[in-house]
Amino acid sequence: RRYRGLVVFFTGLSGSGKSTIARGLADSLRETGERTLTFLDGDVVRRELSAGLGFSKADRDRNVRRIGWVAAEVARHHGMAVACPIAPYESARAAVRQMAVEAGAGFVLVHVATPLEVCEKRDRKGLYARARAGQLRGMTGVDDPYEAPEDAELTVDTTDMSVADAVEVVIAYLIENGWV
Ligand code: GGZ
Repeated sequence: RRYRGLVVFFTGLSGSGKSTIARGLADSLRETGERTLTFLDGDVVRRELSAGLGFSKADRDRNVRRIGWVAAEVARHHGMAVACPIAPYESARAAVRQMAVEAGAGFVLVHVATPLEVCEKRDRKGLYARARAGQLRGMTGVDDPYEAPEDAELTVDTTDMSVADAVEVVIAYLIENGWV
């Protein structure tokens, strides 16, 4: 069977758990491994593909569109791409969805909707504390916007859900919809 290409695109706040879920999904799909799978790791993207970009709206939009473009190219060739930027702006997410569709691929938007309070309590990198202290400007959710999607195919919240369970929710959706 020749699968259609697919982009699985996670969006959510810093600390929401999206990267961990996305990585878990990619690892799990690789095990069953019938097709090309590209995981666009956020840190690697920022270092390689988007080196020099910051966190202004223009730079975030550039970053998200670059990720979307690469993901759509992978999907054009019947692969699967998994990406997990914050992607705070609706318009940039819509542009990515369109790129996937124009590549003849499917697009699954997963909103990792863990609330800010929970993300902030975790604060693994100390960024929220720095933002609250006024040492970091433009932190998403603190003094920079996050436009919650209204068109997500899936919404998960890691407040009371393990990463493994969240990965299972996504995989169940992909199976139900014939993607894997
Ligand atoms: C949000 C920031 C910021 C600001 C640095 N706002 O939890 P992290 O650390 O590892 O993931 C966050 C990452 C966000 O980069 P993205 O490429 O996903 O963002 S976007 O989609 O908006 O382009 C966070 C860190 O970078 N970080 N400064 N001001 N997150």
